[in-house]
Amino acid sequence: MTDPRSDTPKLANMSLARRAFNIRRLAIRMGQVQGQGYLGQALGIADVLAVSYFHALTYRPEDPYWEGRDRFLMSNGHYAIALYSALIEAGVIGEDELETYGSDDSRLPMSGMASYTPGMEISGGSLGQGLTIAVGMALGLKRKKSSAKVYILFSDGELDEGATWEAAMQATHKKLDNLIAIVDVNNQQADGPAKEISAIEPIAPKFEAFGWFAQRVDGNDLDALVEAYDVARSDPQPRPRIVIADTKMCKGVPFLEARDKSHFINIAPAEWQQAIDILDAGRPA
Ligand SMILES: Cc1ncc(C[n+]2csc(CCOP(=O)(O)OP(=O)(O)O)c2C)c(N)n1
Ligand SMILES: [Mg+2]
Repeated sequence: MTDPRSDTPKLANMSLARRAFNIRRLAIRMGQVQGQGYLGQALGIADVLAVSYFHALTYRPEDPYWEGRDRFLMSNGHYAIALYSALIEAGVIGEDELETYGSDDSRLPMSGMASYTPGMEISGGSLGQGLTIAVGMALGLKRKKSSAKVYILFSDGELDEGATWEAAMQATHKKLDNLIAIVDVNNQQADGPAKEISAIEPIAPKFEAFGWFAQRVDGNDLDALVEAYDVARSDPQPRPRIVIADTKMCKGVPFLEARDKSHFINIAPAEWQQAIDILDAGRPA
């Protein structure tokens, strides 16, 4: 199978740092349209998305439902603004469309809807469902003898959900070595710091006990993410893999990073442009 990214000049010759920067910038611009959005999560997960879309995944931007594509599922539908930014950066969605974010009839609603948005594989707003769907997709692809992989992003809050663990057991039982999960550990849930809501830690030993190959990395360190994805993809054992990514909410915009963390961060009208200006000052090559 040829890598479709090799014949897409826009996608070549740009550093992952620049990709992550672009994803953050697009998310801020989109949030600015509505004066709201899950920006803390988007800034935190931008590095994971950059490595996913510009290092790991095989896909065709002009043909988002190409049968041979690797699937990237986002279980935590409220992170939609982050995925839209990655899809715009990847060339699946046009940049001009970000102006429609959250408005009636937009293909970019506030919460991710698979039937609205090209490249959005599942509607993930009801938390805890994503891994179950990913298991079914990975099993289906194996039965079709496809070499495509299923990447599934979910949040630390979703570790509270029983269905996540049922799916984790089934993934091992079915030997789903084409399944790579990424969990965003931002230590935040709607009701407060994740660790204060449920005993989610230690995460890696839990997945290992369930038969997974688990790695834990700094989710805002691009080199560490690249290595973790490469090691996950080359693991020779017939088992599912998980990358546990510790991320910092609002990463890249220090005045927001310093703010008390909350599930939905309030940003004053003037602060959106301020955030863009601060980001631009550190624009990578
Ligand atoms: C099944 C389900 N229960 C509750 C909610 C309400 N809810 C929306 S976001 C959220 C927080 C979940 O934690 P996480 O995704 O880690 O939050 P974040 O890191 O984005 O703050 C909750 C409880 C939901 N969407 N689905
Ligand atoms: Mg969280």
